[in-house]
Amino acid sequence: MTAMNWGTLISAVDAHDSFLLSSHLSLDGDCVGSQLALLWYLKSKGKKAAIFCADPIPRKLTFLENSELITQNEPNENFDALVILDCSNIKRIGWDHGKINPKIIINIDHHRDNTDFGDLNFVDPTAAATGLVIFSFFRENGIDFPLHVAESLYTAVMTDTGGFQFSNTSARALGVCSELTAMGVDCARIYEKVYSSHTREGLTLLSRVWSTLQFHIDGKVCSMDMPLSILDEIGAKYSDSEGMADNTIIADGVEVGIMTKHSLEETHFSLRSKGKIDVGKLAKTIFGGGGHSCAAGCTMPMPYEEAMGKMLDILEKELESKLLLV
Ligand SMILES: [Mn+2]
Repeated sequence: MTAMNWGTLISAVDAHDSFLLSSHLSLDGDCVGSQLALLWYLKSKGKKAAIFCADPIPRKLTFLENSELITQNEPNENFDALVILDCSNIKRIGWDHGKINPKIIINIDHHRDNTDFGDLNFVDPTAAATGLVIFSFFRENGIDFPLHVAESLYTAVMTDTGGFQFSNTSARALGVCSELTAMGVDCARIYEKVYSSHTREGLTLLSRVWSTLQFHIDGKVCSMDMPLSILDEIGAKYSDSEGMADNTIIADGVEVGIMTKHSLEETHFSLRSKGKIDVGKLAKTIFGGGGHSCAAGCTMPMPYEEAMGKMLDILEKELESKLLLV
């Protein structure tokens, strides 16, 4: 656990009046939960605080209290402070922060490839989720928070550990979730909201994606593909496919999973690893991708077939170098 100088954050909050919170494109449970928790804190301090994200909140996260405050309406006024959560670099917010003219940028995150882009940086790469960093801030500063904030933080940790299944599911992550549960968080309800509340269109989309399942390189690599064109055809949303990448490493013998989403010109990869291959490092070498060692992403500016061929070449070399091919 990385020690933080929380005094500088508290001073920055005291010294400013208005705060805009934002996070990465393609919102997930951690970025939504962390933003809602910090929004509550800033409002409890009597501050003007708002959330703006370039992408919409996934429907399955709209059960969280105050989630309707996460807007996609571009801010048309200045804010004293911009707080970016769960985002390894400022480009990933997907909008031009210059338009709000912030006096200070505060960066709160857990990605190990975070570029420390803030004036103040609170980056703990040992934390399984940004929600854990916010929890530490609250706990280490004696800040008591209400049940709906506990639910946001629990959702952040649950989703970034893939429902407590990834290798980042640490004693710290479980310990925090245990404390949040003791505060009254209903684990079964949150699990159901996040993982078991699909729309018909969303589930139809998943069935189409499942049907693309393929194995490569001696069964060490598994892939699934989603052409973006099928969204309109089915009437499903992009966010309905969130989490599907995690299914690419559930087969025996698979070391690396690949979930692709492609248009005619561009192919996006979500990479997953069971632990022997560092997909974060690998993604970083490809067109500015990045992420964690077990979950990462990158984009190739080329059609699916070509991009997939390249990716499989890279993975074959990587598997050979790690002596995972016999
Ligand atoms: Mn995260």
